[in-house]
Amino acid sequence: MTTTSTILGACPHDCPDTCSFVTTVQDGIAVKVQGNPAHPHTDGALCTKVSRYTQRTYHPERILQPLKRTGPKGAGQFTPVSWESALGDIAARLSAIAARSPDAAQAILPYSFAGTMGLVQGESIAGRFFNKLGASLLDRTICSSAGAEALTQTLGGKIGMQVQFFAESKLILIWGSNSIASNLHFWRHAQEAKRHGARLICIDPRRSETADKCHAHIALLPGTDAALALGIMHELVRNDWLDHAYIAQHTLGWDALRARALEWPPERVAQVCGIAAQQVRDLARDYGQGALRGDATAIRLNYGMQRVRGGGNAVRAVACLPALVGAWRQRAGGLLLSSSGQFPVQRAALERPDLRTAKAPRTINMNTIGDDLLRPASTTFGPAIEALIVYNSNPVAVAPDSSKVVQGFAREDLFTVVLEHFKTDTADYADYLLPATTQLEHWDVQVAYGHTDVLLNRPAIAPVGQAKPNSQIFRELARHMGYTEPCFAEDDASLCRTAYGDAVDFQQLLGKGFATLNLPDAPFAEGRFPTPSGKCEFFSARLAAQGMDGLPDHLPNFEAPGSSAQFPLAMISPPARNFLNSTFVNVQSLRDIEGEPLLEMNALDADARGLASGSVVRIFNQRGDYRCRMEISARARPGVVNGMGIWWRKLGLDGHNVNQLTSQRLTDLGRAPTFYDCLVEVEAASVA
Ligand SMILES: Nc1nc2c(c(=O)[nH]1)N[C@H]1C(S)=C(S)[C@@H](COP(=O)(O)OP(=O)(O)OC[C@H]3O[C@@H](n4cnc5c(=O)[nH]c(N)nc54)[C@H](O)[C@@H]3O)O[C@H]1N2
Ligand SMILES: Nc1nc2c(c(=O)[nH]1)N[C@H]1C(S)=C(S)[C@@H](COP(=O)(O)OP(=O)(O)OC[C@H]3O[C@@H](n4cnc5c(=O)[nH]c(N)nc54)[C@H](O)[C@@H]3O)O[C@H]1N2
Ligand SMILES: [Mo]
Repeated sequence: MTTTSTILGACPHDCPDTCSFVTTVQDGIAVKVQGNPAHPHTDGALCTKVSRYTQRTYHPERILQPLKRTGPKGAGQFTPVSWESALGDIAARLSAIAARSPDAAQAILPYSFAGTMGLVQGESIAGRFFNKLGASLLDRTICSSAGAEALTQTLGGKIGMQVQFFAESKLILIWGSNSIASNLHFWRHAQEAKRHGARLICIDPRRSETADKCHAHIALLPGTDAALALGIMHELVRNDWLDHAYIAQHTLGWDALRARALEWPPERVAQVCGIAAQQVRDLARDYGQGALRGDATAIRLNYGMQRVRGGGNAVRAVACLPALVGAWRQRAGGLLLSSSGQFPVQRAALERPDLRTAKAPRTINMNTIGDDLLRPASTTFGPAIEALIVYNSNPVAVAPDSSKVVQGFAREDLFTVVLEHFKTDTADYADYLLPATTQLEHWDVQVAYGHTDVLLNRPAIAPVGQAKPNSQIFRELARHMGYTEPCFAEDDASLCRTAYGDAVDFQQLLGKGFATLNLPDAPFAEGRFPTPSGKCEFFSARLAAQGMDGLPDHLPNFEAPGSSAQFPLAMISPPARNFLNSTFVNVQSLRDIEGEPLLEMNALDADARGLASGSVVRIFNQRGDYRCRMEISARARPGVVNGMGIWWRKLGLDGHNVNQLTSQRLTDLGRAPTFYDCLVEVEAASVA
């Protein structure tokens, strides 16, 4: 007789939507993963990727036992070993490094990101382990930290509108976000607003799937968003489309910002942004006049716009707009970039920084892993990196300037451990490759950044093969290291409670699978911004004290479009709809939808180079080159090419991906990467 059950879980992936899902299990096998109809944000629907989650979990290429390297670095040749022998050897290697001196363990570096956004399989026992060890700290800045810092300096934190209220908005600016691809459950609300007569405007260099469905599309050049925001402000001032009462009561630095905005007439903006001056005027009119009429005007920002040199300033400039027109007065007005600052995560209880014995270790920025792996010991840098433990991330594919990253991972004297589901580009370089469980096989509790519900994930099935949860791997590694603190014995179900302490009703989480944070509908209707001044800080004294401009400004890209005769095209590399960063690239049914690595190019640029649509091209700059298929597409504006991400290198034509071209330079705020600040040239290539 078949036994069937359903288990409540949560999507672990790095996506604003953080869906609640229900897994159907028959005789111990997960047969189906579906959106939870009882969870309002999920509304019973999952994206194509995650509705195929069982294909990923039972993928024939899942790593099912610990593996030890047998071939040269990067060749991906391994032999199976027992857990005891793998963990014993890893502990011995790490102990030998740590034993050399009180702070020698800094030669060991954890490298992790949001392969799972679960707090338990993220930095819980792993955090405790590396703190006890005294390993280098990792600055986890590869995604959102420029925007996060900008929001913090302007609004006081990663706080904004509640996503469901976009359904009531009358004007929505979708700014640097391909919502249909990367924030599907927000798009539902935008469509509802549209049905009720709302106007939707997309601001994006690429004519994205989302831009197709908006009333207007402003295809500005990458990295020029601050100029556009200042141009809107210019028009708001000139036409007096301002909420003077809100500005007077709830903002700081208006006189200075006003003067700055007046330096940005539409003609100047048009030139910088590569658009028409009339587009700036129309946009400002839609925004300012609507708000003054009392229409709820909302901005959905995503992280696409902050991956350039001035990304932090750009987010700061945009984040000033709602206060100028008093949009925050209504719950359907204001702005949302990230809601994650509202989650009361008990990080210290999870990660236990108090376990560190020596002085605070150095911090390595994950975006410069290419250079840092190649750096010798020095008084400024400290010891060379000798051991790397990678989990929840695929740096060889996703980190910028791949040729450096690959050179670093290929170092014969680097000891690398990778915890993974699959033999990714990074896993190929492992000395030990350890099989980790997927979300269907372990406990976890989630945060979200596109809504404000906490979600619980229960294991639906037993671990596949010999896979273990990350938490368990670090627990056992701690035992092999001889760590005896009781916190290393805390189990995953208990860690789920520790993650939020008393701040979230755990009984409700256990019962329903989600718990909604208790938050006001309109967070800044009465001001009360969580900044030092309690106001929306147009001028940031904190930034000025650090020697920076206290006001937002337009900072041209490091590699500004038009600034190089040798590399005349700007390349952006936004996410592909059916992948999640580099996750799912190896799921055949999803890869079939995406086809192959692709460069979108405008007909004008292709014609100027004599390139035919569908041909193989070589994209190159001073950092490297990459070959893929080119398609002439109206999705690309003149002067900008779109290299859709993030393919596994080994699935590309010559074993490279777009990050072969991107640079390791960091943003103005938040020490973030500049993936979309990248000049290239494109020429015809042959298929090898
Ligand atoms: N399907 C899918 N969903 C995802 C992801 C994925 O890989 N696939 N990734 C997830 C992750 S890690 C994140 S961080 C989030 C958010 O990830 P984001 O990187 O914000 O992704 P998008 O929503 O695609 O928004 C990027 C959009 O910004 C545009 N853009 C590029 N440069 C500029 C610019 O200078 N100015 C402006 N205005 N726009 C620009 C791009 O063309 C693209 O359409 O999405 C998550 N969701
Ligand atoms: N060119 C370019 N590069 C980019 C971007 C871009 O837009 N353009 N986007 C950037 C952004 S926004 C981000 S967030 C980063 C994302 O970079 P990463 O955080 O590295 O994300 P993924 O590529 O999805 O890789 C996550 C890996 O974690 C593994 N994983 C998932 N769950 C678990 C688990 O429970 N245990 C273990 N051990 N492993 C697990 C998955 O199998 C997967 O291989 O990439 C960045 N890189
Ligand atoms: Mo991200």
